[in-house]
Amino acid sequence: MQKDIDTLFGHLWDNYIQVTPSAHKVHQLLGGGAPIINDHVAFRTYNLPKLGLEKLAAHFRALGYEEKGEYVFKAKKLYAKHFEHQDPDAPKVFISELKVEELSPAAQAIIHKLADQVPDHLTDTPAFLYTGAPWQVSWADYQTLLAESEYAAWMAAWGYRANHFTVNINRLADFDTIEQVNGALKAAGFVLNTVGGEVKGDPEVMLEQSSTMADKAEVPFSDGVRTIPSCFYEFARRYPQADGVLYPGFVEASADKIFESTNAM
Ligand code: OOG
Ligand code: NI
Repeated sequence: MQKDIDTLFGHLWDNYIQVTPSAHKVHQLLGGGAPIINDHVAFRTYNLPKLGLEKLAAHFRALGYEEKGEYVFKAKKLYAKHFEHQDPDAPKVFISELKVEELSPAAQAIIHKLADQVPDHLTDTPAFLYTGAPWQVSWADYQTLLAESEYAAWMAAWGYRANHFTVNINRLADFDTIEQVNGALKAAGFVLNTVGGEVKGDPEVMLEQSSTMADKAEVPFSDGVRTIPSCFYEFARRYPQADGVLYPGFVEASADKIFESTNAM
């Protein structure tokens, strides 16, 4: 992997494990000490001019990533794109954004209040991608958002960081199937996301995915510290297309369920 890409994902990983300590255990369990290749890393944002998907994408485009697919999640009011790099070991990048204008006036007002606290040039440097929440949010405003959009609330609390890393099952030495991976995770005490079944997708759509439910970590809300769901780990197995090349995209129906890995249990 190119040095700059490696450096960026190194920073993203260090930031992610601070609030997702179980990720270490995932690597130990599935890699047995050998390095884990990540299929993709996912990011979230609000679609406001200062903070939209393209502000995040710009830093990946600058590293040679290219836009490859787009996705719509109508009920969740989300839009997403995925990006790929020619280096096969560079994780794919999945970026979604919340269509803020589709929320209630009350939720919109809270999100605009957050965005107003963001300095104009915050998004100019790649470090923005692991800056956390560049605003102060109250527990009451978090609860108001949570009642309407779990995504909106997660974003308000956690801000800019990797939402999840994703083990590339195809590249594991000791596991062949996603069922084997899920079995090992459950035997080790992990709680999996069961929305729509433990395994999302199948060989027919050429992508199988599963994920843990997010860890819990402390957030310094403006009026006190609270413990809420943080980030999770995902697992993906890809199948070959007719041309023999592994399917490189994402599957809307499956992704729709993966988003729910940050729900409170
Ligand atoms: C993204 C959920 C979708 C996938 O691999 O389908 C996704 C998120 O939770 O932010 O990562
Ligand atoms: Ni994912």
